[in-house]
Amino acid sequence: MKLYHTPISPNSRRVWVALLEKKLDFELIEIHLDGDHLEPEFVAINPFHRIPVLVDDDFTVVESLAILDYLEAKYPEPAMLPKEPKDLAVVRMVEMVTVNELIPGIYPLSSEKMGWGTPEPEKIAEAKEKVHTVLTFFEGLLDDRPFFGSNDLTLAECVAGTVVPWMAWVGVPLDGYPKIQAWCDRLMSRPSWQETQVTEADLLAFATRRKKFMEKGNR
Ligand SMILES: N[C@@H](CCC(=O)N[C@@H](CS)C(=O)NCC(=O)O)C(=O)O
Repeated sequence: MKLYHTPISPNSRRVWVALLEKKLDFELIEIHLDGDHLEPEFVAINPFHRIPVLVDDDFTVVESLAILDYLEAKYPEPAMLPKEPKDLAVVRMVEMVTVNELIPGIYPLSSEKMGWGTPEPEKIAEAKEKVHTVLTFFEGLLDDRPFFGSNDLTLAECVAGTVVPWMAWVGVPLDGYPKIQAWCDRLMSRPSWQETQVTEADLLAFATRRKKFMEKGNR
């Protein structure tokens, strides 16, 4: 299998972590998002020119959540989706709230950190409020088990666990969310998180490259 990815991207890191957790053989192909994603060779693989993309022999999957489902169905061990209805719902809620609420919600905070703009103070306050709403919701979903809806790691961790630990970096420390903090510490101790972790310097280097690319009128 080949995973087209960008190391600093949470959208692709969630797949990278799942591949490692499932102990699968795969090749990483780095896309820099500095124009290489618009080259005809890559657009032929993903017409939406986004990473991640998984290519498994002659089958191509785009959209990270579809890739995670594909991996789970094709390689069911270790199981990363619970069977019990409420637990499954918790895992799916965490996945979807992360991609639909948290990631778009933090954009003013992350773009400021990346040096891509200076959002209005109201936008910053609004974004922080949004993060607090998500964190409060997640804190309430964690029970006395170590992971969301499960005693074992699930796709909820692959998705939320590659975003939530960055909240302090964007200006929302996890103080006041003891279960989430302990959950993050648990994830950070895993080889799959350590192997895929990027540094702040990596992020800032990417931000500079990407800014130059966007300044040329690209997106
Ligand atoms: N919904 C997609 C989002 C993927 C996405 O937006 N990836 C970004 C990097 S984080 C990208 O490839 N952007 C390049 C572009 O939009 O041209 C997924 O979950 O896979």
